[in-house]
Amino acid sequence: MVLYKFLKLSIAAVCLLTVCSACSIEGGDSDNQIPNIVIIYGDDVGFGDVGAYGSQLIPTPNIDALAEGGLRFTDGHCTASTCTPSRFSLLTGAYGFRYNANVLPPNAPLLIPVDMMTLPKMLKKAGYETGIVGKWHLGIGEKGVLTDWNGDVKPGPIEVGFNSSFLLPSTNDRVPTVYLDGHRVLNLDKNDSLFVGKRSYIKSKNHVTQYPDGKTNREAMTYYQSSHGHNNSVTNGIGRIGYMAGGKSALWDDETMTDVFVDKAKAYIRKNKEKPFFLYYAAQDIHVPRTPHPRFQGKTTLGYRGDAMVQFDWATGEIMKALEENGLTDNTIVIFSSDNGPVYDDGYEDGTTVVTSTEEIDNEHDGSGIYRGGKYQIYEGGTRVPFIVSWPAKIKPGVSNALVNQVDLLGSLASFLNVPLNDDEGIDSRNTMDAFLGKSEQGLPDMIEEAIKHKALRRGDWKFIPAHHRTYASPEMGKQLYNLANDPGEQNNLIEEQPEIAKSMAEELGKLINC
Ligand code: NG6
Ligand code: CA
Repeated sequence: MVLYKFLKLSIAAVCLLTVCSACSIEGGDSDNQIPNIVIIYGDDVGFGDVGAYGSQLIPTPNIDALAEGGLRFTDGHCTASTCTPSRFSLLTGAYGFRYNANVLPPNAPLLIPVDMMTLPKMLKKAGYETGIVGKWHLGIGEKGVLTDWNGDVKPGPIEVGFNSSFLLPSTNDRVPTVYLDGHRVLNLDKNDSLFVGKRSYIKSKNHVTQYPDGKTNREAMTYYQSSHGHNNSVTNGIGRIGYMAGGKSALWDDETMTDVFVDKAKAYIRKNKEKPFFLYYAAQDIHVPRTPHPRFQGKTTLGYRGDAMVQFDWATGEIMKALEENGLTDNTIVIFSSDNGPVYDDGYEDGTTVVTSTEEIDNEHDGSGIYRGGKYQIYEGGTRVPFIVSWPAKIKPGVSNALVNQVDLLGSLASFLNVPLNDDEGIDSRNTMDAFLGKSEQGLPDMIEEAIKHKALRRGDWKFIPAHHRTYASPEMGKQLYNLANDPGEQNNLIEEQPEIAKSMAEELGKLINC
């Protein structure tokens, strides 16, 4: 008790030193302690992959319970239909395209400028402890310098606002396949230095450990074969994007990755239970290579993809349990969402069966639910994802149809916690806190959706998609206009019938992109 009081006092002192108004919450009475904030972020988890959103073939009881006790948004979005720009927006309150955020290669330098305002930096000003566990994929290291993985690997999450960091540095299908604990590669043996770089650079050196090259040695891919790409370094029997050498003792084990992240998240919650904390739990599930622990294999009829989702649901349940065990359930905001929509074959022959009719489905399962498209695509399935906000002390459970976006969390939480933002901070982040708290059904009036350099505009139920050349996952397309109120599946192009709406939306989109 004494310790608790002392901690409360010291938090207040920190607040006074930084932003004196930050100890209270908007409209809060003096008894209100600022809530902990936990973001549970899935990778490639589609709208239809969660039971509460209609999934029949993948049981997700823990995420469903979270939805049952919180607000389930039916029109909640990430900013883009790929990972890097969505994660960039979540953490900076700015659209990824303004900073050229595209899916990053293995050795990319840090994409977030170290002097940029971020969600964790803003929360630190409000007195929070900040931590990340899981997938980063926002680059690490300095621009123009080949990252040395054998020393302090930085700048990264710590330099942009996290007090603690335990990472899968890039993606689980990219090298280096090692964990980064703070600034250091975990379990690295200094006699087997780790190198990441171009093929010629890796092959030209005399490394202690060399990994098979998937291009010339397909038999090395024993877990499953790659279907496209993913044929550079083979580690743990799985072909990856990019070349690495060395670091054998530091290799992660794919099948226990979720267990490792869950343990780290639990330890973080336990350690920080007396303070307000922010935990960004960025799961690798259900991104390829999908490698659920054997105890989850066979839990669905959908193979690795469905089973990985069951594993992610388990992880969500473990985090909720840790909050409960530490007496934190009531005053913790938990935000559950995903970085982009679903994909089936994303580079490995893992048995995910794609059946193409009007759109792709995996056997009887449609990961985007009633929405069209998925990962990489400009249609709703690309960015409309599960989006649940729970805060038992304050949020009345229910369903909200308000249009909301992850890019607005920075601005909304800053305003809620009375942390002032400068005009050049969180530039695309609007205050939609009333919608996030279920106090208003009024969401965003408009919003950009992005898919690999292609951008669309949502204005209420209207969606305008400009013409675009062919991309990685979409054919060349002409202008499109849909009214999602009666055509949620974007099947009936109204571009000829409603030229005025299309014109004004095209103009608005142009202005928003260039502002
Ligand atoms: C693509 C990869 C895909 C995935 C994606 C990034 C190939 C052929 N495809 O380039 O497998 O890694 O990048 O996914 O290499 S994301 O969720 O991180 O955006
Ligand atoms: Ca993703």
